Amino acid sequence: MPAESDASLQTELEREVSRRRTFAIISHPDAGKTTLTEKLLLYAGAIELAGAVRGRKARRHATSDWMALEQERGISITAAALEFELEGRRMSLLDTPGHKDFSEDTYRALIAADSVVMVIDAANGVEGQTRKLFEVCRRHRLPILTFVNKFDRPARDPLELLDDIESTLGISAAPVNWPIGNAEHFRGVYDLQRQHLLLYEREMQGQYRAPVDVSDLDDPDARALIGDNTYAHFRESLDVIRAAGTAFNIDAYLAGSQTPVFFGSAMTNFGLEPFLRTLVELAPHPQPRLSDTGVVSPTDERFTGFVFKIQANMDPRHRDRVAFVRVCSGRFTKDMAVMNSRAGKLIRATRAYRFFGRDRETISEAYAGDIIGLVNPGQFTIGDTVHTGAPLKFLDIPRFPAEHFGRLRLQDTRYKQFDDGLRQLEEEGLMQVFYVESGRREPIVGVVGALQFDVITSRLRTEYSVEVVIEPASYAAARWLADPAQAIPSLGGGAAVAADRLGRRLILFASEWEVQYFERQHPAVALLAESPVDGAT
Ligand SMILES: Nc1nc2c(ncn2[C@@H]2O[C@H](COP(=O)(O)OP(=O)(O)OP(=O)(O)O)[C@@H](O)[C@H]2O)c(=O)[nH]1
Ligand SMILES: [Mg+2]
Repeated sequence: MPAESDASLQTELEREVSRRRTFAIISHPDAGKTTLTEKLLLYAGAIELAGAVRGRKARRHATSDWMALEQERGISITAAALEFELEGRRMSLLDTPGHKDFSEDTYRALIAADSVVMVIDAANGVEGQTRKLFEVCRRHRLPILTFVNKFDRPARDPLELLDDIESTLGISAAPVNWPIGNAEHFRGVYDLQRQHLLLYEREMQGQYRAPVDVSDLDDPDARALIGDNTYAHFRESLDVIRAAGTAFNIDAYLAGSQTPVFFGSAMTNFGLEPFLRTLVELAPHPQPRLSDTGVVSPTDERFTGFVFKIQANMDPRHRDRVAFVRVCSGRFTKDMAVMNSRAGKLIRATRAYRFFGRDRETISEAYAGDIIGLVNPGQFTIGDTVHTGAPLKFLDIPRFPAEHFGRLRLQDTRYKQFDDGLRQLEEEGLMQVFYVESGRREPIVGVVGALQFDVITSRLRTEYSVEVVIEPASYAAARWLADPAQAIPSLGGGAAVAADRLGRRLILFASEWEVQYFERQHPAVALLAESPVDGAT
């Protein structure tokens, strides 16, 4: 009997894992990740009407930019998870923020993904932040599909764009389709494999799916529609790419040494169908993950996963804190008792959800590749491993050191809400909170990027009804004492002794130079750039 049920569980795991695709969308700010996300949802039938990033008041906003400040500013601030079904596949998409000040959040989303969609602005080519994120993908050997966006606007020559991808990123680029004109002369794309033209028609606002007309390359009507000049130029570059272009190779894609390249326009819904089809067909299913006890296969029967993100107050009606868990193996079932390996505590997962931007749905089970939200206030920290069966721990998620520091000034007397807000936003990894030992008692917050100060002020106001002002504090680095009991020598310059929320002692330094000077002067005092790993709390 048990052997039989084991076999059926194994079959179920294999079936569920093979139909899952978990991917993150990355790029430099403004290349169109959120717009592409929204349009992929539209084409997948997961939404009926697409919202816009910069919607006017009455218009819909994009599903993945659900936070008030995101909608106000028209930029993504926090990674959003969206799950949907498509052609029998379960897709888990992570739309990430491009701005470098939020890159720690993007980095965590990359750790949760099995592959990546890289968006490139056709007018700008490969930009700085894309390059940095690409390096992270390369380290994690993530397969990458590229979408060159905004062909409805003036664009660089496609041959030049391919060359830019290859030379700037050092990855070979295999075009899957080839654009015909750009801006007002944009007429569509030619599918290199299927050998047909997809003709573009401008569609009002891009809220609905764009109609697509399929023709032959030599169809005189299509040629007339394209216009002689644009057609001639297109044929010329098509000849070049057919003769000398890199051919698509699935193994090279899966190994991360080649990226298939698509051209299109997310805003006007063009080129999305072939892109989505390829994503569904080619993107890898959940991959094995490395843990301290060896490699964990996604079809391993015990449930394992790790917390890669925490977000409070996503839904104003619930006002709870969600720990986002990337499932790595086994079958998760609702009410399951899971072990949190850091805390050494069993936790009953009574409330488990899957997410669609801000919206959530209760789930009863989940498999490797799924991103599930567990609501267990205060029980989780980013990086926690959760599992059943024998103990294990997935690799740590490194923290980015804070580089900007500010003093938080409460403008009213809502101390309790203020304290809750600080604790919860810190738990999300948005900031680190420090209390200087002598002098003023106002908390000091440390963040990776200065824009996060705006996020803190805005979220404390909208989610906790607390008004704060953040004044610049003249620190530039925080260093924890490796030995908390060690006496701290007297500090010169602008440095100060402080403690974090858990009472661990640290030094706030006014500059990197000051850190190095201290280390030279006091070689016996070992400093850590990251807080020592939390024990059971
Ligand atoms: N013309 C044109 N504009 C586009 C296209 N795709 C996106 N945009 C616009 O480009 C701007 C940025 O788009 P987003 O989708 O927010 O870009 P993003 O990459 O998500 O930006 P961040 O999340 O802030 O990094 C918005 O104003 C979009 O409307 C496109 O295909 N054509
Ligand atoms: Mg965005």
